[in-house]
Amino acid sequence: MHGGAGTYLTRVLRQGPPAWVRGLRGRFRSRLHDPGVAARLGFALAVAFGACFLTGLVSHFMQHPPAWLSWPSRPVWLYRVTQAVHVVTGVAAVPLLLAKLWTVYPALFSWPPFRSVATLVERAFVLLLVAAASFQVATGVANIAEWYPFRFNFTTTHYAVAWLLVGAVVVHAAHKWTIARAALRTPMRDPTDVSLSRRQFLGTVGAASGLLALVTVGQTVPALRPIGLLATHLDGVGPQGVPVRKTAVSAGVRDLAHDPAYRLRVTGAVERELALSLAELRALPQVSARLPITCVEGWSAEAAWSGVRLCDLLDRAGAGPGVSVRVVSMQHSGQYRVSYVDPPHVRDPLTLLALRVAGEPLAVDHGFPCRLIAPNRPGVLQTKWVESVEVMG
Ligand SMILES: Nc1nc2c(c(=O)[nH]1)N[C@H]1C(S)=C(S)[C@@H](COP(=O)(O)O)O[C@H]1N2
Ligand SMILES: [Mo]
Repeated sequence: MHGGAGTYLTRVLRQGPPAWVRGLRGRFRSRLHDPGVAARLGFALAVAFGACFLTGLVSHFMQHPPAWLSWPSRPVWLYRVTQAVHVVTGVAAVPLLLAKLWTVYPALFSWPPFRSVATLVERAFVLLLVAAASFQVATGVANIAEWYPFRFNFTTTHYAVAWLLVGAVVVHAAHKWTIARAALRTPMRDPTDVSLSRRQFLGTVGAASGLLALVTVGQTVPALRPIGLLATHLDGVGPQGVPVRKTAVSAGVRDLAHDPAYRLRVTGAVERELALSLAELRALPQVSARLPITCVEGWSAEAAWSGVRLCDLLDRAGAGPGVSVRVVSMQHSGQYRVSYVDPPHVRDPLTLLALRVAGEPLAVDHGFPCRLIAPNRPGVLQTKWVESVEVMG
């Protein structure tokens, strides 16, 4: 079999594309498949993915802070804004991505498929780019719809693929830089007799993208609530006017939460351990604060909370000044039954173990008898049904 595969390849390349590829190529005559459209869509996607990536990093590092990083606890609304931007830009990227793929797909049929090792590598990066972008958008949208058809862990995978996507975007942008810059500088003037001009096409895609953003952002901007068609949770809708992500029944704590033997325990690196009944907690100085809950899924809702300051409890137990704490729920299992509170949140006067919301004792779905609520913090860390606060030395 001397040089079998090599000879075959040379022959195929010399013969030119097979008839079916030639036939298909003849059909890509629309001007919408040109570099002007591709470059403009690429630019819009780079902006959307860039904003989505940066805000995604914020969310990742807020949930998994490395030792060298300490997030500020103010402004209280910071995470509310970054996470809304993350979800809205991700959703708005869907029409941009579909349009971009449609615009450039004739390139799949270019002949020969690659001219050199360099173009082969470049095409492999494009493949990675398409796969990673589609994966990020699809898993992100599934997650905000609370639909988990996949077996892998959403957050770790979404985070890892984000880096692959950014790498592929950088390589692709560098490779296309010259062509794209020239294309962006050339105005797009189409003859008037075309059925859809390039400007109309881009306008339609842009409008679809803007509309999706607008009907999603109602889940965090109260003024846009009436048109929040894609909002998964709406401020004002839920027990005590606050949406619920995980109910007491689904967390398996409905009965435990009403146990009269309930005590909030403060343990660990303290001078005196505490075990406070609900009546004792209510007898301590109560502090009120308006703070938002911001779910990683992008919705957020502000409410008037009141309860005991975490720092007051720590002082009462005699904990040291620079400690971190581990807040544990009575929930037996589940990813979010435990959260950590580090400085500066731990000593922030707005970090509460809330007993009330909207002027009433917490509804069981909001974490009765007691929940954590702290400023500028992802919802997944606002632990409900708190049973113990473990002080780490
Ligand atoms: N114990 C416990 N606390 C939890 C959760 C949970 O699953 N278990 N979910 C978190 C999530 S994802 C969010 S967004 C907030 C929502 O609080 P809410 O239901 O009162 O709006 O609670 C957080 N606290
Ligand atoms: Mo959440």
